[in-house]
Amino acid sequence: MTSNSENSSLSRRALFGGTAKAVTLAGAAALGGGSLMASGRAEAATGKNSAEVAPGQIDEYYGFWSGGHSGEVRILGLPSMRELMRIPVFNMCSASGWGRTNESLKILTEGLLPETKEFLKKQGLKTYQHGDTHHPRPSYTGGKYDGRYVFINDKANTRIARIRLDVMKTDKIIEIPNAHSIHGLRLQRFPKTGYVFCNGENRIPMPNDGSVLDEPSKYVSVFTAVDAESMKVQWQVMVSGNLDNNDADYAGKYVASTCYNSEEATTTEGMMSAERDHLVVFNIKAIEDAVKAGKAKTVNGVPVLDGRKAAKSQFTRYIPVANSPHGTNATPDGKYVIANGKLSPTVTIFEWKRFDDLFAGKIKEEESIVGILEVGLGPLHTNFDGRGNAYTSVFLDSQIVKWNIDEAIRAYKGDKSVKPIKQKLDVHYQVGHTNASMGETSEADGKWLVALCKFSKDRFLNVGPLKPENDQLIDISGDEMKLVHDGPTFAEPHDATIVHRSKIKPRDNWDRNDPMFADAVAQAKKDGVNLELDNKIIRDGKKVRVYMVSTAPKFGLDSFKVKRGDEVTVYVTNGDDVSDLTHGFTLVGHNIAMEVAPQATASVTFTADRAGVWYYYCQWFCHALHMEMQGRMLVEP
Ligand code: K7E
Ligand code: CUA
Repeated sequence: MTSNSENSSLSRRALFGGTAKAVTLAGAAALGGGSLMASGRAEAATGKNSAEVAPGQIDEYYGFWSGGHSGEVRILGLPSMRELMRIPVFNMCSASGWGRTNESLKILTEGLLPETKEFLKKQGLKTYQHGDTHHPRPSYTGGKYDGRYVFINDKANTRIARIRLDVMKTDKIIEIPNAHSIHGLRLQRFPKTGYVFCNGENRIPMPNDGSVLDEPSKYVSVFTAVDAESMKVQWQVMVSGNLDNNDADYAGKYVASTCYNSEEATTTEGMMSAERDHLVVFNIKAIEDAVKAGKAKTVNGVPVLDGRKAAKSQFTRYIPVANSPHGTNATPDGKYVIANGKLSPTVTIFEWKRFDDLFAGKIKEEESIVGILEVGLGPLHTNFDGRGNAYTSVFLDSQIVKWNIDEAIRAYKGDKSVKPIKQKLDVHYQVGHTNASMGETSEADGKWLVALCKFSKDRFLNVGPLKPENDQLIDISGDEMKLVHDGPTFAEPHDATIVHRSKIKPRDNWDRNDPMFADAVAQAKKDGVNLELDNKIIRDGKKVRVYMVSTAPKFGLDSFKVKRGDEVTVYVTNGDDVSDLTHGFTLVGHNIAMEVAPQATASVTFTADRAGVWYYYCQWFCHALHMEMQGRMLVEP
């Protein structure tokens, strides 16, 4: 059943002469959006599911949303699409003190490369102040979500981060050496995560020492595997072309990645000149064996293998696909992986199993392809309902296209009796990622799909030249997709994963033995201070450590004294063992504010350099006497 939007998409296709290749994405976006605005219509909102979550009711799914260039990760509840929490990751956070507290600064700095630390120091900084998150991915055991972690990339500063799902806080950040701008990020699914697979998107000279600009042959892009537990880089593989998005199989053998710019050019025209780019397939076992056998060369402390096309290694295979593919998505039945065409109106289906023969030299590259289906202009990403259907986001047509995987394979083989395209649904507008509930696991449940639209244009009240994005919710439980919700969002949810609530068990209060504040606990022990009971000032030369317990509605210290020039560390422990009773510590005029959640300790260090009385107060509303929860620091001249 093709929807009524088919006609408008056909006319747009005719407008572009049947190919998007000659049209730049930006130019076409303006055209496509314009025609949609003219035809703008509201969809009926009656699916099989109910998207209504009444006041007091709780959502069925957690959504982990990338915050794009806001540098954060957000938690939404689905199907209500209510934003539940923001997790600061690569950004600085005014409310929680992320980027200011000692605990967060340790996480933000300890994984930086030595030369980055040097560089930042010269800028008067301890860490990067921003990031660009794209792909939040929850960890797996046996192809199912296990509720341990979410991993996320930072394209802007070539980092990856790990978020602990028990407390929903970032606990590790590392910068990836030898690579440039980590974009694609996916996780090993089997036997478990395992590896975090990171795509270095941009190609740079190796070594990148300033001696090379216009010698493309000296540029490489780098695929990196990081150990999910230790967060240490395990190995890297040099690749031809720019790595875009990757995905792992359900058997623990292969990772596939789309790769654009097989031309290896450094200009936009150059990157688009060839008819074909490729899907790179990585053979994990062959790579591990070579690393174990000492065949890798060590670059910046990391074993690096040469998987470039010309090296003809057992580490990689390059399968030609139409120019500039984008998303790579593994089907939940474990059989196939799909490359989304972007500049080609097609999706290409590969069978994982055939990669065995491909690496064994028994078949040619193209023979691992089992289907090519034309879906519309600008296919970017695909997701799945677990009932054999795929949902592809089509950027230029601003549609989600539902198609049947088996039928697409049969049609490719020549079966004219099947019509693999089931429905095309207008979304608003210019959709990037799409993701289904549990759709990236063997437990794909086919209830909800989100379409993360880059433009909202006329869908919301006008808030000025900068408009929100539009995250739309679609009911996919029935035969027909139904659009049920528009959700405005700030920059910029590239991608989201939707996890059933049964998979995640967050804590209510912190464990006093949590590693997050282990340094504070160790320091207190040295100082003979009981963090949970004592309010004490320890002077240690020019260093002053101020310990206090906050219990609603009082800080343990009404005032404390330091001398101008002292290096002061304030440790605040939340003594309230009550769910939702978070305190804060804001020190006026000192660029200091931090969250202290129940049973947590948080600390901050500064140089007291402003003589006078300075108030500190609790900025987290905690009690009827919350306003009175304050004290004074005296800085003696
Ligand atoms: Cu398509 Cu970075 Cu996954 Cu944006 S990426 S859309
Ligand atoms: Cu404690 Cu507000």
